[in-house]
Amino acid sequence: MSIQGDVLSTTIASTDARVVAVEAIPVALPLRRSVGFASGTITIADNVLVRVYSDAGLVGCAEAQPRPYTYGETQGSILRAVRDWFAPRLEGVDPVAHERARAVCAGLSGNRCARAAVEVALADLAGQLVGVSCGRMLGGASDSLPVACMISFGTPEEMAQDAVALHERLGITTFKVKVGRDVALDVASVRAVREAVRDATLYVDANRGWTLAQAREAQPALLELGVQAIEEPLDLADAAGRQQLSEASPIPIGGDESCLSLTDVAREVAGPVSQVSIKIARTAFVESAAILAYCRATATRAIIGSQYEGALGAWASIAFAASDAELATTPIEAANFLDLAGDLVTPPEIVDGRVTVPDQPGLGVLVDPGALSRYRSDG
Ligand code: MUC
Ligand code: MG
Repeated sequence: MSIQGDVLSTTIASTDARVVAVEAIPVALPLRRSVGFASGTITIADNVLVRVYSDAGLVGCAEAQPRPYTYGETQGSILRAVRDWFAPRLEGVDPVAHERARAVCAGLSGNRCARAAVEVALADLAGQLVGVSCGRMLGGASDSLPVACMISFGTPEEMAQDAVALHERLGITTFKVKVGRDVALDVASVRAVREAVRDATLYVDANRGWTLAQAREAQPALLELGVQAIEEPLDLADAAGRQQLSEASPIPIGGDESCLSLTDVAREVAGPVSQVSIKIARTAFVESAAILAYCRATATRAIIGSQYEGALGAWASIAFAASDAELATTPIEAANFLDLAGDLVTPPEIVDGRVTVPDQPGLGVLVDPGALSRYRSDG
């Protein structure tokens, strides 16, 4: 009885913690080589590490990746949003009561990646405080997940080699091939990947790089190559073109840049989109769960997408994908941390094309202080 009493009071003490500080640190993580896609090129991972400190001595961490061409956020704007807006408002907040934390952050619109990193860092902290992994806190449907990897621009031969290496070394069999350049080059790239890994599951992502005519031209060859979805083929401003394409398309159209929020998803699912990319880096856990529920209610396929996260971002995606039994059988884009030559936390290990979901509290990883001092870019 007294033991039980001690355990109970310890638990209450640790879940009664408050946020005492929120920190944003710019980093510059090296890449093995730059990664290109139709809307941009990443030459260095100029991410932001967000840390939320509690009075219990525990610290929650998450990573934001600036993608100015998608969200209008830069590394500088993420730093400013976290330091000037979110940090002062979160002081004194209970990290376990995530809706209260979201409410105090709500007065600043936009700033999706900054906001999502703060929410994930709070969840990491909450998990540590209650001694439960984020994957389990979110639903804990699975302890192992299949992964997919994005194949970035290169020559068709280079792209095929990348897929072969990922297949042979790590057992990955699902690839999102980046297209949205010249149609002939795009089709040649997809064909090269298909011929190199014959039984792979393939989908493509044009990152809004095609015109309607180009997308139509590419479609028959993509269909013949067994491509299962075309993510964001056209400029979002071409609403009529996107609708026309999807109405005549034998291949489902995926929404990514058009699906930044629950509201966006509702609009797009009623329009051209029949597969939704959920990205934890922009909708964190709460809004992602709402998007997933919306997809379920409308029989729309949901996948967990990536924006070339480092390992810390990948762990957050893994936790969310583990929350739901159907998501946990859908290959999750959580392998492109492999593009990095250095990282802040231990990366997921991919074996036979799968990752194990951590059962340690929170996201299950700690920032390596040596790596942080090596890669922080604030001197
Ligand atoms: C993707 O799915 O489009 C590239 C930039 C970004 O924000 O996301 C990626 C991948
Ligand atoms: Mg995409």
